Amino acid sequence: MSPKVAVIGAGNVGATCAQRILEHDLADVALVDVVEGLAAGKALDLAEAAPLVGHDRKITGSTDYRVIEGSLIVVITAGLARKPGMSRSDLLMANAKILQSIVPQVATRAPGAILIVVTNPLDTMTYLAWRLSGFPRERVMGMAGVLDSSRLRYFVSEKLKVPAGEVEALVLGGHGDTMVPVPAQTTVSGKPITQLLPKPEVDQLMQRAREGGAEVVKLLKTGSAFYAPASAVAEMVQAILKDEKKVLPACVFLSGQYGLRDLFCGVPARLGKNGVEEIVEISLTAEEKQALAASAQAVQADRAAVDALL
Ligand code: TXD
Repeated sequence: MSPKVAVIGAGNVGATCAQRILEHDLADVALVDVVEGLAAGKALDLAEAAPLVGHDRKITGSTDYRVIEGSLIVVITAGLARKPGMSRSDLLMANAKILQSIVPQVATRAPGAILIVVTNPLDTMTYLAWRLSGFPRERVMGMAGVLDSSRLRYFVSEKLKVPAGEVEALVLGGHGDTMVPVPAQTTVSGKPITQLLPKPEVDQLMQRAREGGAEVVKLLKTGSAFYAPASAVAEMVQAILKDEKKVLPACVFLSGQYGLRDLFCGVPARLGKNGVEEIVEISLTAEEKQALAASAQAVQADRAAVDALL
């Protein structure tokens, strides 16, 4: 039987996620949105592409959470997106209320599912989804690191004129201005970028990665990125459904790793059928450790506001 993945929010990221999951032939999809007809319309449109794309997966769309029953993974993309000049934290209270209306329904209809949170501000919304769901920490994670790392990989490939697939990169920390790209883990065919470019140019690439989301928001003017975010979600969905045990940067609950405790933050995690199967601790320079601690602290700043809702 085909596995099922639910996607809550049929907007730019949600609908594109559904498309990626179907086109990669990963699972059936249940799409839910609060706007009458939106999820059903996009689901029908995606279903009508199946003969052309050549997959046999099913997609349903509804405002009713019953369609998510049986889902192994629930991706939460519902919420407001950034407009130019807005920080991710500006979205905090509005999106916290949206999650309050969604997560209890998800927990009732798909109590055994793994949650992948996409809604911003990412780290705080992942924490909130964990609290609202009552799910064990292994089954709740946020998507940001795969996207931020992919952006950095692309920028490096563009700069050095090498195929993007030859570039590896790692971005840790909170999904915000304090995120921590790790130059030593940014490699081209195994060679660290620090050996390929002078420091100012490396720094410039790291900064562009930190501002990667804002660069797209500024161009689009009416919303934020969705193609690369949806691909990043599909990568995580695949790692879980196919039990790949792949190490991907993800926003996960930390209990002492990297010197951080009792919070959700981006670090490398092994993803498999049980969700977060291991948190992988790589060696960081003193400077990177400090930047990660500062990023975690920035994430924690929003915590009190959402705790007040619980
Ligand atoms: O790296 C990352 N984690 C991110 C996060 C990358 C890109 C986008 N990121 C965040 O995802 C973004 O800041 C937003 O908070 C979410 C969704 O972004 P998207 O671009 O998809 O926003 P849209 O197109 O506005 O879609 C949001 C949909 C829209 O169809 C609403 O009707 C729906 O969410 N929505 C709801 N659905 C169900 N239930 C409720 N309550 C609800 N409220 C809104």
